[in-house]
Amino acid sequence: MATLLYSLASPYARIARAVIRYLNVPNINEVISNPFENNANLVEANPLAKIPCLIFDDHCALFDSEVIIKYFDEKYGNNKLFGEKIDWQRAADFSMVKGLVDSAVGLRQEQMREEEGVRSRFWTERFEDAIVRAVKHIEAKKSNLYEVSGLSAEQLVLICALDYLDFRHPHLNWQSRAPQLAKWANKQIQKSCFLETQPK
Ligand SMILES: N[C@@H](CCC(=O)N[C@@H](CS)C(=O)NCC(=O)O)C(=O)O
Repeated sequence: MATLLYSLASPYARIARAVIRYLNVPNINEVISNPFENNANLVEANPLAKIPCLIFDDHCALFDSEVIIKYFDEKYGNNKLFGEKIDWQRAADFSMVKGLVDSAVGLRQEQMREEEGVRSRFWTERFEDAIVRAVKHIEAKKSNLYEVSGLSAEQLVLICALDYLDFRHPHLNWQSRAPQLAKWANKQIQKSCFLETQPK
């Protein structure tokens, strides 16, 4: 048995939780932990106090989301998410979609700084521009992210990223900027691994 610390809103934690469902990973106890509360079990396991964090019975821990899902894929998925051999183009696509999540979370953090009166216009615009460029890049098929069948690691992260944009940044209206991508994503999102982990 291992414990996965997560929050309902975190797109990184959702990636791990979607993979648990998609690969039928057994014996995981999912426990809500708000990282900003610095709970002792989280801070002891991950000095960065970030979720998701996977804690084993012997107190060993795995983080971040990429490491956790690579572990699940190797142990329970026969490498069906990442593939047996490194494909560098796919690795770059993975970095782009994970960077899309990073920019969306960075933008959210800027919104939260509003309350402290320290929101940066420079960083807000920079995050928004990166998000819009990445979505348009994918729509223009500069990667083959949404053309292959099945569900790869980069596609799974992309779905979590796009759904997080709908959840936190609807003003960016990504679906109207990338209608073909939206059509594909709206079909994928019906998979139970995504329906059961919708952000709240
Ligand atoms: N690179 C990490 C990022 C994890 C992360 O930043 N999680 C957020 C929640 S969305 C968090 O725990 N934030 C707390 C903090 O930044 O102190 C991953 O992929 O898991």
